[in-house]
Amino acid sequence: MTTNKKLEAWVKEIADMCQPDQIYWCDGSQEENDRLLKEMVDSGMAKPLNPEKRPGCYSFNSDPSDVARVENRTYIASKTKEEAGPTNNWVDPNELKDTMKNLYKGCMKGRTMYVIPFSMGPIGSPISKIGVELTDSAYVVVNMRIMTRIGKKVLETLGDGEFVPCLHSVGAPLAEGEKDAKWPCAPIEKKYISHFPEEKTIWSYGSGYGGNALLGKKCFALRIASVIAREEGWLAEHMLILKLTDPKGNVKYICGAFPSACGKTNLAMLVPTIPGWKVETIGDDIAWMKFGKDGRLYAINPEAGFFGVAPGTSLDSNPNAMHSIEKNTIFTNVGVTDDGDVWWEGMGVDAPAHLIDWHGKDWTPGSESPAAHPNARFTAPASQCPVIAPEWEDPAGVPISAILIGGRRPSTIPLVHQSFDWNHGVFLGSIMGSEITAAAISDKIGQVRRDPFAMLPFIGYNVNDYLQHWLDVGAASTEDKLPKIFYVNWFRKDENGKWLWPGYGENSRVLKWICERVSGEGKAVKTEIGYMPTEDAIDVEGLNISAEDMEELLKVKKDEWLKEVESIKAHYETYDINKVPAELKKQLADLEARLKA
Ligand code: SAT
Ligand code: MN
Repeated sequence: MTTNKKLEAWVKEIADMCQPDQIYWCDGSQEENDRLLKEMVDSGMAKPLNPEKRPGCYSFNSDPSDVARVENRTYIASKTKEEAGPTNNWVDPNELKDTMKNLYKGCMKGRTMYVIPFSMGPIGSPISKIGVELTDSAYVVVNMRIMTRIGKKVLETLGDGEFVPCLHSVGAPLAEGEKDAKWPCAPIEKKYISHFPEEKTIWSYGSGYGGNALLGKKCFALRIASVIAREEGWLAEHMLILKLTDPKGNVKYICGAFPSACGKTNLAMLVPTIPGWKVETIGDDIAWMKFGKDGRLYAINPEAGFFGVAPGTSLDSNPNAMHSIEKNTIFTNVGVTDDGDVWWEGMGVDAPAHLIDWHGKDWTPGSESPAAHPNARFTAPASQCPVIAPEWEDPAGVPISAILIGGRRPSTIPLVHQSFDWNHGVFLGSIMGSEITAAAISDKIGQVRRDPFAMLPFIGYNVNDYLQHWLDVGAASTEDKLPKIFYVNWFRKDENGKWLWPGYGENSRVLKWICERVSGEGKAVKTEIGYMPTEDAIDVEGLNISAEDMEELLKVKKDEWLKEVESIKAHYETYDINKVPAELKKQLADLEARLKA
């Protein structure tokens, strides 16, 4: 199958350890995909959906315990604890390998081991990287085929070159010779999502779900890639990429970092409410950015599909996502209606009188638990998105003009402000995050969970080195060529808890101002916290919003910001204040001085 000696030897070594019944090399063909899906339908793991309503679509239900990433079982096993830093779980790599080898021993007995060569990024792009995932899950194969580029062409491009080895098993059957459960997985204390940054290797055990199992995504494209990016002088980030076209046809490309549940996919596929403006999608979750010869940062979307949250996705909130999932889509943990369609909470259509819920049980609108798990997902090819930009697979990437950062902040942070320069932007990235709401533990309500560049669970090394790397990237170019950095906050509330900003398609009004700023036109005032739009700078024509609300959205509240400064100090303490980059401490001191002046 391959002439790559290193790959051949590694596949043999893993097969000797895991002892699968057979080894199967994936070619990525349609025939192969259909065959694997048929096998899973026959075994009862997959349910084909109605071919008229959802052609080429399948529904899967996970084990109820295996529904999301497991951050407390995710490890960065660098040589020293110091290299993993204060925000990652660390175990000595030799110790971790010993533990995991014991688990892997014979774990694939009775199963097939699939070899999935995959490319993160368009095959052959100078920004792309190749990985090979070994897995005992056919579900992983059919998902990886949508989320990445897999198969024969990748092997050809790899030749004798380097690849990132990614080992995955859903975990041994419970007892020797025992038949697999429909969704085999290990109990939580035996799950390991492990990264070996020195070796650039990933070992995952015990989970079949999403980011724990589709190793190209968070494990490779963020955790391992962030380590490679630091070594090679580029950025691997948890960011959407969108293309914005103004009424005159001028194009700008914008990246955006937002923690989960802040509407990254919605923003990437936004339908502008202002006439003549157009948003197209390049990516909705991950951006790899490298300098071009001209000193600008060029981004590619390393993925080929969307792994999006289904609940809350509707024709209202995200019509383009709804159209992306009309066919050839894998649904995991949604409700399935009696006529073989899907349904979830917040889909914008009335609940049917009866369906089969994500537990595989009968469900009616009177049932106490939701039909779909709140983290139910769709896996859909990006090419099916009606607003996918024609250049989304351009191997050269797209030049980035602006980087947005943001989170859910009901108070303090205005609708939008622009950093003074790159370093100030990195400071803003280091303090971004979301306020803990009533949904979480009560004594923390109102506290801010800081999530630098939305990368907290995804930085493959020390967070302080990561922030320093951002500063170093800026130092490698000049301000006129670097993207401008904007802190946006769609989630401001008034004192009665009412949203001040309508969000969704209306966010195009903020994108318009950002676009104008990037072109050197947008009107702004310099404030203590950064550049802010002047009173009349944001286009509110046709928007039903009061002048008072707009004023509130764009106000710098000094008392709240002084509290913010104290909270940032405490946050930096948790990173070990001595190790936080000096430039960021200076930025914080300068902010405090400006607020107190
Ligand atoms: O499960 S994934 O990590 O792929 C999705 C997410 O948590 O963002
Ligand atoms: Mn994500």
